[in-house]
Amino acid sequence: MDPLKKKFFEKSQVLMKELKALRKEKGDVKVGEVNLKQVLTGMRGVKSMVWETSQLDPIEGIRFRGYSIPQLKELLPTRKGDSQPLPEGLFWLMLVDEIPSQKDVEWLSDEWEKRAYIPAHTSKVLEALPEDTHPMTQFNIAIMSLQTESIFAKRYAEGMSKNDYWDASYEDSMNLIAKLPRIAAYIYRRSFHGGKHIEPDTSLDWAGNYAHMLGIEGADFKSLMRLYLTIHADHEGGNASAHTVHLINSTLSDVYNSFAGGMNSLAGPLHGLANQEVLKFILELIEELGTSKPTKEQLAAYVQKTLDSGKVIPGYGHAVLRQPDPRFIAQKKFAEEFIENSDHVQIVWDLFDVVPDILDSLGKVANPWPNVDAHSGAILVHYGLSEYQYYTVLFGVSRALGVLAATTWSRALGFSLERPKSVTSEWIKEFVKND
Ligand code: CMX
Repeated sequence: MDPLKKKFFEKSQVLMKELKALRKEKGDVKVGEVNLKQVLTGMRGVKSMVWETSQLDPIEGIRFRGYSIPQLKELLPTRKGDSQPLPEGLFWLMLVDEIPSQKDVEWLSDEWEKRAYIPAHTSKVLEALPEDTHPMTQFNIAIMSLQTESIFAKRYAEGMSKNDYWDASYEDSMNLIAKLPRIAAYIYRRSFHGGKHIEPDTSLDWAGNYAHMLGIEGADFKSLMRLYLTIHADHEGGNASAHTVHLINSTLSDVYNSFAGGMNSLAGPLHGLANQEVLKFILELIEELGTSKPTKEQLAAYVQKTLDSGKVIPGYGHAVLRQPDPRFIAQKKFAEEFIENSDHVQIVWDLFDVVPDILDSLGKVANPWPNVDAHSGAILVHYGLSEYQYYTVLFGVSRALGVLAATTWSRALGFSLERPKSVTSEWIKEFVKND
């Protein structure tokens, strides 16, 4: 058994027994109440699942196994000569709740490299699609085509014991994570660079190699990708992509099916597609205002006009957060350190000054602050990744780390098939009649 898997097995066995006992002894303890507003507005705040890998606080933002993003930047191993954390380290932390050593992350980089093989039929499937197929659609189709490799599905068909679900889930998760940068880079090169693919550089780490295969060279872009793929990895279990993966996987559908479902969720404009929408918004405003250096007054008027036309301001607002997203702040810090004189970045910062007051003035927006998607596009454009239709794929590659670590836990802990209760509006009217 590999060292990470062994650690995971030992830890998960202990927690599985604890949770079993808790369920038996304290199963009737109430963990909250649900009101009608929550039923009518997307179940906000309803505690209904266990998610080990991260937790979201409305004010502080995300903590991965208790660590904030600034703490992770201090504690996680980095590549020699770089200042940004390696996503390998975050995956290790999320999976086994321990900050890994340098040696551990090097082992994981090598392990993913060994598992990165892509079957020939995946490129054939992609080549059958029109080149202008949205990159998220291509990403999903490629993931589904990889389902032929599922160890879980194969072993289940052979009669695998419940006690081994975690093992097959771990193997599938490791294999899929290893393959994602290759398929994601393949999609980028076929969609935007005439199918001129770039061979992997196996001496690089997972994120560095992805940056290299995209065709954007330079140490700063590799560094950005390490940060980007770390901070987008997980946002507790209730967000749409994570929850979709959790729901599908609870049916014992394998990791490939589950992750593809999650990626279809991420492809929605209220969720992960918002990063493409933000850059589109910025480019359109530059075009309409006729300047790439708009004043704050011009920006405010443009934002107001967007709202008046019944559209949302992409990159702003959040279902849980009530402060600027620490993932936005981490990207802002990166831009302050590495990027000089970018009009796009300046517009992002100026929007940060004007949008919150305007959204607040509507009197209905719960969180007027920027979320993770408000900043990324402007930085990516600076390094030459200007094809915004691709941005959500980057988000998806990162999101695999969190949701697949969490899914491995779900199978080890033996969580049940998810099946909440729905009611009809007739039922609601009847229920509240005498209140
Ligand atoms: N611009 C305009 N209106 C907004 C808004 C925004 N950025 N954010 C919220 N509102 C509106 C809602 O549309 C809603 O209006 P109605 O009552 O007319 O339907 C009202 O304010 C209340 O919504 P809320 O409680 O503040 O927000 P929700 O929890 O319902 O939704 C979110 C959260 C993210 C979908 C919403 O803020 C939004 O649409 N933001 C823009 C899209 C975006 O950036 N999404 C990315 C989120 C991060 C991610 O998942 O990647």
